[in-house]
Order: sequence, then structure tokens, then C-alpha cells
Amino acid sequence: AVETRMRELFDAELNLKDVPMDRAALEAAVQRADVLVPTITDEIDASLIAGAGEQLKMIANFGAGVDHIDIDAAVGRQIIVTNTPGVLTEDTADLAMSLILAVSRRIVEGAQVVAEGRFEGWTPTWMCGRKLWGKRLGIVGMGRIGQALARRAKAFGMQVHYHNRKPVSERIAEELGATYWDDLDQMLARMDVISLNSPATKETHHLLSAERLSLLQPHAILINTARGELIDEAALAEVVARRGIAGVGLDVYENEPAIHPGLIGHANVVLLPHLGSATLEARQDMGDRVILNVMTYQNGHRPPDRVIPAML
Ligand code: 8YV
Repeated sequence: AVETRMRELFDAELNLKDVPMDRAALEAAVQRADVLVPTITDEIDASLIAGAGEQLKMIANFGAGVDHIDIDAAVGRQIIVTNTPGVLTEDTADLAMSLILAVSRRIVEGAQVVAEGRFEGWTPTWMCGRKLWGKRLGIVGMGRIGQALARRAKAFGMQVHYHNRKPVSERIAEELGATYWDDLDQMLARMDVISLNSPATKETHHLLSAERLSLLQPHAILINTARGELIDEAALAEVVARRGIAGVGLDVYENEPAIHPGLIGHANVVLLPHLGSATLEARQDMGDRVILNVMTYQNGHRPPDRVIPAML
């Protein structure tokens, strides 16, 4: 439906199959397009932007994260950048909660047992996971998705803690019953579950370094539905190998779609193929949001989801 509307509204060249778009095709596209609609897999770096034609006035990203776009370079060329925040918040928070449940209750492992015909009865200690009720969840990055996850976790009886550049408003902190940690290291060392929900920026690259990963408690589980770059993936593979962590749930990877081989094949590591916003509804809404941003700009107004460097 989004495709049809795009064709109706604009002189649109749609490339939905070739993902990521071939570099030469991308270079050719910025030579003739007024508006570029990339996805996360398209690297919109400074050299691509430098090679763009004068007519390129807008980059309307299909997705919330804009780490694949050099915003400074775009702003330098007076190209407006927009994204699609808000419309994928609940779905991504659902996926983070699903991973927390899947890892703590060994859901994927259990399904595998049945699928392979290995369910031959139970014993009181067979396939026991860990209780969530009353456990401490530490959310790293308390933006829209972090807060939506906090609401879910609270409903599951978890105690919500978070680290963020600054505390959330008192009203939200009270609603979520959330405790703020200024010091990330201290929070990491005390949580039962950690969920990463921050954007990937220069500052958050390898936020979970080898050093920080070693602060996690051996019974802790780590969830990442944000961006792979937040974790030193090779260091995480080592932590998994030495059983320095109880479980891991990942939807995103440092070099997507490649995954560090050391993370594959462990019963306590659940790996998903970047499904955070993968619902028909969210993808439709993301497309509609792109259209709204482009139309608003075309009509001479400020697009609602404009991204500026100060926001990053
Ligand atoms: C998408 C995402 O899969 O919005 C984001 O930042 O990571 C996901 O929703 C992707 O961005 C689509 O381009």
C-alpha cells in the first residue's frame, strides 16, 4: 500500500529488492533524486553526500535509527534528514520483552527439544529457567523504546532501573517506578537483566566493551534490540564461552547480517534477524511517516521528524 501511494504521489523510483542498494546505483540515485529514502542497510556517508547533485534536498529515512547517515555532512550541504520515530516503539519494545522472556524461560531451547522429538517426560529440575518477577531490569537508554519496555517490565513485576544521559521527567520516573543510575558501570554490576535501547553514536560505540561486559553478574542476561555497534561482539563471544553470563538475546549485530561465529550454537543465546520493527502495521506506519515528511517538506513546511545533529 505504501508503494502504491508513493507511486501516486511522487515520481518515485522504488528499489525494494536490492537491499542494501548497490553503491553504484546509490551514487547514481543521489545524482538525480530530489529526495532519497534509504534504509538502515544503505551507507549514506560523507563521500556519497559530497557526490550528490544540487537537486538533492532531503534524505527521508525509512527507520528510526540514523546511524548509517552522516548527518553533519547532510546538514553541511543543507540537505534535510528525517526519520520515522514513534511508530515502531511498541513493536520494538515487544521484541525486547520477548527476548527477555525467551532467554530467561528457555523458550527457544524448549521448542527445539519438542521439534527434535526429545520431549520424553520431565523432572523437577529439567529445563528450569529463571524467574522474572521481582528481578532487576537495567535499561540502557531511556528514550521512547526504553520507556515502552519499562512499562512492559513493570507489568511483569520487574524492578526497573535505567541509565541515560539525563534522568527522565519526575512524572515518567514515578509512573514507571524507575531508578536512575548516573554511573553505567555501577548499574551493570547490579542488574539481573540488561537491555540496550540507545542509538548508535560515536559516544555509544562499544558502550559494552570487554571491560564493561566483565562487570555483569554471571546470572545476568543481556538483551540488545538497538544497534549491534553498542556491544564489542567479539568480547561478548568470549564472555559467553567462559560462561561469564547466563544468557543473551540479540536482534542486532555489529556487522549485520554477519554474526560473530562465537555467538552461534549456544542454547542460552537467542539470535533474531533484526525483527524489531517487523510487523505489517509498523512497516506500513513507517512508510506513511516517510510520505508525511516528504509531503510536508514539499509543501514548504518543516517536516515533523527532522533530525538535527544536536539530537544525536
Ligand atoms: C528497521 C530499525 O529494520 O528503525 C530502525 O532504526 O532498526 C528498524 O526499524 C530498519 O531501520 C529499516 O530501515
